[in-house]
Amino acid sequence: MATAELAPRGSGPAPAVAPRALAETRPAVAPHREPRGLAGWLVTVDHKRIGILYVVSALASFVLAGLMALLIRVQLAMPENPPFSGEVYNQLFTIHGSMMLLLVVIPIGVGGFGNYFVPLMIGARDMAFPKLNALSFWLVPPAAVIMLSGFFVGGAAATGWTAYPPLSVVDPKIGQSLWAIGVILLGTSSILGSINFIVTILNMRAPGMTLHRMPLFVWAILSTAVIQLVGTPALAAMLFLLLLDRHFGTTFFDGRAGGDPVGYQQGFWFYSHPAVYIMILPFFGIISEVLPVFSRKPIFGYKAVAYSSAAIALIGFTVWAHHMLTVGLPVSVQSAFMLLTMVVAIPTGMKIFNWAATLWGGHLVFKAPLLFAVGFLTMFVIGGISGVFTAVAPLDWELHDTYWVVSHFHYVLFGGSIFGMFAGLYYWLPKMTGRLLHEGLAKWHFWLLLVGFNLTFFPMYILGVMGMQRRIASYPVESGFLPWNLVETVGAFVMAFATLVFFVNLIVSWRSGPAAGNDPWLGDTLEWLTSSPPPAYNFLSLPSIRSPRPVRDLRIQQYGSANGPVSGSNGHHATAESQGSTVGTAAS
Ligand code: HEM
Ligand SMILES: [Cu+2]
Repeated sequence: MATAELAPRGSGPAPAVAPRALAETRPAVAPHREPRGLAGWLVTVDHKRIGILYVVSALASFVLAGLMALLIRVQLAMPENPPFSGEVYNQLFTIHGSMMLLLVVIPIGVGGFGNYFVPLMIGARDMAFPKLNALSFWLVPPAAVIMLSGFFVGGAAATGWTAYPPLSVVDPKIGQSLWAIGVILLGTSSILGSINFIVTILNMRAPGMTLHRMPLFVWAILSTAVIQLVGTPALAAMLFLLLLDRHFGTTFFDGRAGGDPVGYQQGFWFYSHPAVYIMILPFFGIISEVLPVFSRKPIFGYKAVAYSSAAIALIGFTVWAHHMLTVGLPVSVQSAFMLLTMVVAIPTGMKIFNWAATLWGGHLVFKAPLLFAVGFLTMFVIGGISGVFTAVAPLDWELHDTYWVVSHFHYVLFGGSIFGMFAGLYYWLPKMTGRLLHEGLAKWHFWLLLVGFNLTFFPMYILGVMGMQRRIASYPVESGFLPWNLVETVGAFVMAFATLVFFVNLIVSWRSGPAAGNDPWLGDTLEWLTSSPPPAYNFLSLPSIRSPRPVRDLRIQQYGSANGPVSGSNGHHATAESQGSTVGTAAS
């Protein structure tokens, strides 16, 4: 079979091979012509376009939920004269948290990056079920509208993103039911999506791409899809019972009538703790892609990193009650969940040490993807360690529901997932748009965000130990909480400004940034073999896969060097700009 070739310097996409050869190894999928313009986006079944729809809708939700966070910060900086009533404040943090988790982090990691890059990285023409894929996405916008519409019909859900009964049953506002319906729709979208990913990854890999040659991002998405498939039904069940209690007089969670409000927590966290891995594993996968490319070294311990994703998916289902160490569970049960939580820290720790070992001694190229990957690594470790504190039952009896917990989950979800999201955007946007982002603005974004982030969330650990509870709309100034709250609010506005810098960079470079070429970063995986953006059919031909780094193998085969052609007296590799877009010419 004719093999794919890297294009000679400056000549554009790789030369075609006889389509017949390809047809022998891959189900023939006729190129699908989609209508142009808006109509094309509305009816698209192309995984790349669906991926972009997920990214755009998640970024829009990030802005909206971020603005709510600023309002929360303003409220907490003005305890003597709070701008919002307790009721409105409760709605703000409930929807802020729900959106950030369910409309930003989960959709962009799996739906956005997963959809766009998994088929490309395994050498497939599309996802296994393109129409089901489109349906998975089009459940998201209505779910968001339904969840937010509560604000316009008497008040949005206001019982926290956890919606614990009895409050979530007795709260008369229809907004609580709209929230539950919105979350059930999002859960349905996740379940359908996970079926698609599992079938695609297990059945549609390029010839030669065994599981041990699969990119680590694909391992992460496969593990995530399994968690979504197994866990999400538990959440849907709890929310269905909640809606029955709210509207049909059942008493599943009413302790006075034989029901059990704590039972809701068991079902809710049986999903929601594994769900934190749905929120972080895709970004673990991105970091495992970015670090080797920008260290010019293979990942340290490929198999260990791959298996640790699977181990996290498995052990992650055995720790949920560490969120319930103060509800009165027997000490033996608390101890078991405390120990299991320590166990799940092991595969996570393995990733962190393997990432550090990958960086160690590498030829580090400090571009925006690497900066955000290192930001991820350092901030996530702080978040992880503070999580181990709350896993120790006696300590958690003090720290539960304080700002220590609020800081912990922002360090793992903002410091982790959102920094990971930006690493992924700076790494892959050039492939999606065909244009490079402005590196100077990217560095401003990174440093402002890192400083703003730590100003906002680190003092929360101190406030937590001082005893400041979460979910309080105000507090007495005598408590001594005000100074740190002021610092945090300043930090939040620095983060907002940093995010503005990112969006300016995104819009300006999408319109007129320098051409990225096929492979601006000297990447290892198949998405860097095709053009930027890729053609609708993805690949005309594929190389035979002999390792997890097929494009690097191709560079060595073609140019005799992993870093592509050497040109110019100083031995530096030719830049994409000066030589036109071909694989093997890194942007130095
Ligand atoms: C953009 C910067 C952000 C700021 C300034 C911020 C600030 C806050 C604050 C102050 C609270 C506590 C409210 C309270 O308990 O009274 C909160 C709650 C929360 N935040 Fe954020 N946050 C930000 C981003 C994020 C991100 C990126 C995520 C997740 C990916 C997130 C998820 C949550 C969740 C789940 C809650 C709990 C809501 C509840 O109690 O039900 N936040 N946020
Ligand atoms: Cu947990």
